[in-house]
Amino acid sequence: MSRSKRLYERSKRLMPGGVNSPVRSFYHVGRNPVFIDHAKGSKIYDVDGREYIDYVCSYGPAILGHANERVVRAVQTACEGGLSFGAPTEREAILAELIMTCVPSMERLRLVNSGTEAVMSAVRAARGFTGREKIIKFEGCYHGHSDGMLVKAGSGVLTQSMADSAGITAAEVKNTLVAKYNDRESVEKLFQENPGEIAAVIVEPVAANMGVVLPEDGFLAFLRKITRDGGALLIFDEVITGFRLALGGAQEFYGVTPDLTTLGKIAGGGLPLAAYGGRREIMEQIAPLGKVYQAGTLSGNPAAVAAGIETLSILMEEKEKGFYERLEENGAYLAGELKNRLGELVQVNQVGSLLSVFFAHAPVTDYALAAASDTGRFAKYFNGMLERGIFLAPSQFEAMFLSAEHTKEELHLTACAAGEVLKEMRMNGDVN
Ligand code: HOZ
Repeated sequence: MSRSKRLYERSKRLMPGGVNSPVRSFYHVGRNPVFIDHAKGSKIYDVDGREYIDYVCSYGPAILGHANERVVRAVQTACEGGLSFGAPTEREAILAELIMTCVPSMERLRLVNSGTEAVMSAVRAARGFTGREKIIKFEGCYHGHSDGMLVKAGSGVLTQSMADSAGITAAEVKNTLVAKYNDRESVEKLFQENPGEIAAVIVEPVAANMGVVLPEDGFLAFLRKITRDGGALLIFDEVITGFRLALGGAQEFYGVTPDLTTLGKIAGGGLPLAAYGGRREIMEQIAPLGKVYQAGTLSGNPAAVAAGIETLSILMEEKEKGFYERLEENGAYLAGELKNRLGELVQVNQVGSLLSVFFAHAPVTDYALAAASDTGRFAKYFNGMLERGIFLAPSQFEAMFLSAEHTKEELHLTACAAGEVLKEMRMNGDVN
């Protein structure tokens, strides 16, 4: 029995499904999860000594590749000075300044510990500021696992084919209204039916938790206008897109400025750190200045903040040397190569270093089209790729992430592996 299998058997007796986050279970691709020993650069290594080219990248944080030496050194130095204080530090100010330089719409911000917490706090701030209760979210967009955001959510919720999560009261979700991504009419209808009641529209500016689904031309600008006209706030959940599509995230990339932004993943360089922030008058509603309460013992944790500072500093330096252009070039190259090898069986959506291979026949532009993908075929593809040393997320509905460490040769090898998997699927009669 492999070490991964033994660890899985042991972990199953300790944690639900043997994992600490359901997406990590390989339940929906029909095998036990690979347990990780370590990772470096673009590669990840399992406890049985197998090496993989990693396209999970910790679901986003590892944009510089794993275990970047500067980031690791910065964390080590911070740790030597103490792990947590419960009092403010200069490092927190430095990180806040760096974030604001990259994302100028965040005139004030708070550091928190996870994307879930950032979204939960931003939604509360929006409600506190507007005095309204209803929030519009989009089918298939995932904003972490706070109660009100688990309605028609993406990521693991979609993978498990759950309509919504159990354990959430009707009262919690009655103020979550659901629109269709890329469908302006569905948003207009909700504004018409709930005049003066919408506190905010929250959106992943590039949906990346139902697979990667790009906003159609003008969709984000439309959201900007309808929220402004309706006295509601626009929240961009940039936990995935922040510092990834551009240094200033999707708001820089698409030129649309939200009122509030949530960040996570890259912001903490691989350690638990997230942030929310936006217009000063909104953020000044937060305690101790205002009446919206939000707090956290580990918020602004010195090790996480050090990782964030170093990561953002490197990105700022590298941006000048064409960092984001290279990521886009590599993303487009891999998307093109995968489409060439897999042909009509798939739709490949890509923007920058985010991409998805959907086992679908029609272009995927919303939740319904994403959800109609052939997850059985995806499972076969996933297993074939894993056997060939390509580490993908074990779900049709999670993105592929590229890092700066992925080489053209690795991208080429990945596409070749996809071609071989397709041949094998044909031989086994899984596809025609
Ligand atoms: N929400 C994350 C994926 N979209 C989960 C990541 C994890 O399970 O590690």
